[in-house]
Amino acid sequence: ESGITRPKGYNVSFHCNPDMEKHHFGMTHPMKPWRLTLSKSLIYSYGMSFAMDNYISRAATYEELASFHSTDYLDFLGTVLPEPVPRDLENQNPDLKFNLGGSDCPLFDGLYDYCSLSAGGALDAARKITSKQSDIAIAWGGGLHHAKKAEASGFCYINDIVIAILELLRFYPRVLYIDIDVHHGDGVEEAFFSTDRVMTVSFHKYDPHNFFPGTGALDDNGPKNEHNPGAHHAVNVPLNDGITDEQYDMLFNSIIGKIVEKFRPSAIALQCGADSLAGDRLGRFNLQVQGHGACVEFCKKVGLPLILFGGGGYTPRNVARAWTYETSIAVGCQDNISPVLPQHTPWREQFRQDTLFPTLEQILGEPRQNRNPQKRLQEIVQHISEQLRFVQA
Ligand code: TV7
Ligand code: CA
Ligand code: ZN
Repeated sequence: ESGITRPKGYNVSFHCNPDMEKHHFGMTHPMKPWRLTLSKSLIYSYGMSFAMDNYISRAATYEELASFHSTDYLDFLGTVLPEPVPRDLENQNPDLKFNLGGSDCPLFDGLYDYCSLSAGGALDAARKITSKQSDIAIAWGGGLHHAKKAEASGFCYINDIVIAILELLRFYPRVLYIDIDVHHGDGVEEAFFSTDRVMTVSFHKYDPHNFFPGTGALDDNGPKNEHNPGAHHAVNVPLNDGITDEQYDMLFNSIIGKIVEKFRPSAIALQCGADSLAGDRLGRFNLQVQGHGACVEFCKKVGLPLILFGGGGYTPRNVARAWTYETSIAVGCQDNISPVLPQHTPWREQFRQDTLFPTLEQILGEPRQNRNPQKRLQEIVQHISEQLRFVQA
């Protein structure tokens, strides 16, 4: 008896496809699609499937992918093979076509299926929202925020978020995009650079020369030249190593609170990249499952239609913890679930500790030094408050 019940008049839908999870980027590549299987198994072990509408998502069609991506790029993506390409003259050119086939964005078996399944889940989630069948729709297989119109980037080939937001824009005047992945949400920002109907906000580690992708400075707020309606509609929160739950919560609440008030979105799309957690293989922050989840809780409390996307996350046991806790927040059972992992959780040994909320000491041994002075965080909030004077709903 899990004690998880379905709240009346409040719907959460969960979109996934096991076929997506079986793909491999390569042995040493940090992106592990099986982290989705691990997450789902923990979510189901807690009995949360009984509190949601569960859907096996379909693959997005070529036309759906082409709502954002160029057909040149899609055609190439649909035909490239993982096999070693013939070493003809063209292939000796170190410039990769559409940035495909390098170590970050390798060509692997079933790549096109993987991409279209990720986008299919995100689109299904968006359609459950626009048809008002769901209040919150979850697509942990999406959130691939770096992909560009005609270019793969940073483990991302198809920008499922942009495709889903374009669908929301058919029904809603304004969409707020929030990105708590440790990396800058550059692909989504760029896609909506010239519209005032989408405001993008990314919190990320910023170090232009040493951390990918190097963009997302505080004063990168959309092209200010011309008469660009999208000017001021990109918000960037550049952070340093070691930020804590308490600091992140303060920033998130004050920044998102002000933006909701000023921009008055009709829906929220939240990318929940779990590489901002402490102990992530690529991340640099000290966030715990509780602090990461607090962002989801804040967005839910705004009371607007909400899509939750996945994203980064390179220590699978912690990804599974965060997305399980965030699923519980979505369905509203976070105060009723046990902090001790269910006895019958598959792959229980993957988790090392049998708690949903490991302490920083359990995760790291010793926490990473916090390089975010309070004064700098205040300056960031101040800059964004000033930026928002130019934003009118
Ligand atoms: C959304 N960091 C994606 C984040 C994308 C980050 C990068 C790696 C990496 C790739 C590997 C690998 C790695 C240990 C880490 C400038 C480079 C440096 C490749 C070795 N190990 C998201 C992308 C980022 C691939 N890329 O936001 C195969 O780290 O920094 C870079 C670029 C050139 C390429 N090299 C890294 O979370 C989903 N890549 C091991 C094997
Ligand atoms: Ca981010
Ligand atoms: Zn990331």
